[in-house]
Amino acid sequence: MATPADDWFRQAFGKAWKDKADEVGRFNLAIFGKTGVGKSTLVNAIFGTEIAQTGIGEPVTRQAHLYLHQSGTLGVLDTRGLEVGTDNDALLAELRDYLHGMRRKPLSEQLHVAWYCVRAGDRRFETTEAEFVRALAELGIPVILVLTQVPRSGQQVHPDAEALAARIADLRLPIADGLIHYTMALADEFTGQSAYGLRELLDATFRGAPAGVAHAITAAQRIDFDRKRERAEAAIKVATGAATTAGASPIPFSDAAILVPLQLTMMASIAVTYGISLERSTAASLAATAAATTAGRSLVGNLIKFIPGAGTAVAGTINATIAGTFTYAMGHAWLRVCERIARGELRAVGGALDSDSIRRVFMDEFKSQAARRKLSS
Ligand SMILES: Nc1nc2c(ncn2[C@@H]2O[C@H](COP(=O)(O)OP(=O)(O)OP(=O)(O)O)[C@@H](O)[C@H]2O)c(=O)[nH]1
Ligand SMILES: [Mg+2]
Repeated sequence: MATPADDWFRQAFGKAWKDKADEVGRFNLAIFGKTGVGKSTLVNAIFGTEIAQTGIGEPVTRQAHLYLHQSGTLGVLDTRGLEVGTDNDALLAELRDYLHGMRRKPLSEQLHVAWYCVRAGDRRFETTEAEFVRALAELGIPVILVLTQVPRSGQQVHPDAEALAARIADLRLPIADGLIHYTMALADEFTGQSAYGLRELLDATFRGAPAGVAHAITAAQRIDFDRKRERAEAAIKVATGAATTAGASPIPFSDAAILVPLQLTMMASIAVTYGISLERSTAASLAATAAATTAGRSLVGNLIKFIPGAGTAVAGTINATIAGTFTYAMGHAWLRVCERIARGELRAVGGALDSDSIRRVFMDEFKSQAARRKLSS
C-alpha cells in the first residue's frame, strides 16, 4: 500500500536517479570483426545480456548498416549486412558519415572505443582486416584488438593462437595499447575450457576510452565489482562529508521528508553505478528504508538508535558526527543491497525483488557499519 511518504520518496528518488544517470552518460563501443567470431557473446559476457535482450537496435545511418543498441549507460555500435574485409569501403563511408553527424554532440553521444575481433580458430588475419583497423585508427577511434575463443590448456594459450597473434603483431597496427588480447567469453563444459581474459579486455577498454566515460563503463560492466565499489564509496564519502559539514542542522524527521536530499543523491548515485534500473532501485530503496519506518516511526528515529552514543536524541537536531555516521552507514547498507542485486541475488520466486531480504541486508549492514565507524572515529 503506497503512503504519501512513499509517493514523495518515489518521485524524489526517481528524479535523483535520472539526474545521476544523465550525469554519468553513456559509453559507446563499436564492435567489428567477421561474422560469427563471437562479438555479441563477448559484449554479453562483459556487459550482461540486457543489451542483447533489448533487441535489434536502431539503424543510425541513412544506408542502415550501422546499428546502435542502447541500454542506459552502454551503447553498442554493430554492423548488419556488410562484412568487414569484403565491404570495407562501404562500411567506412558509412562510419565516417556517422562520426560526422556526431561531431558536435556531447561526449556521451560520441563513439569512444572499437573492439576488433578475430577468432583464434580461423588462424588467419586478412590484409583487408588490417586495412580496416588502420582506417578505424585514422578516424580517431582507439582500436582494441581481441582474439576470441582462444583455447588454453592450464595457463598455456594454444600455440596456433600465439602464432596468429605474432603474425598480427608483425603488422605493427595502430592499436590502442599495442596489445593483442586473448579471450574466451564462454566456458565450455565439454572441453573443460573456462572463460578468461574478460577483465583484461575491460581494463584495456578503460585505458582506451576518454576519462569522461569511465563512470559510464564502470556502471555498464558486470564483471569488475571492485570498480563499482570504489565509485560507490566515493559517493558515500562526498555525502558523509556534506552531512558532517551540515553539522547540527536539523535533519527532517517527519515521514513526509524521510531522507535529506544528499542521502537520496548518494543512494541514486550508487544505484546507477551498480547498473540497477530506475524501477528496481526505486522498489529496493523503498523496501530498504521501509525497514526503519514501521509503526509510524521515522527513518532517522528508527535507525539512529543503532549509532552508539546517539541515544534517543531524535527531537530535532543531531550533531555533526552523528549526521555523518548516519549517512555513512546508510550509504554502505545501500551499497551492499545494490551489489547483491547486481549479482543477481535478493530475488524472490518469479524474479521480482525480495523486499524482506533487502530489508534484512540493509539493516544488518547499517548496524555493523554504524558501530564500526563510531569506534574508529
Ligand atoms: N564456447 C564458446 N562459444 C562461443 C564463444 N564466443 C562465441 N561463441 C559461440 O559462437 C557463436 C557465434 O557467436 P556470436 O557472439 O553470435 O558471434 P557474432 O560475432 O556476434 O556473430 P554475428 O553477429 O553474426 O556477426 C555462438 O554460437 C556463440 O555461442 C566463446 O568464447 N566460447
Ligand atoms: Mg552478433
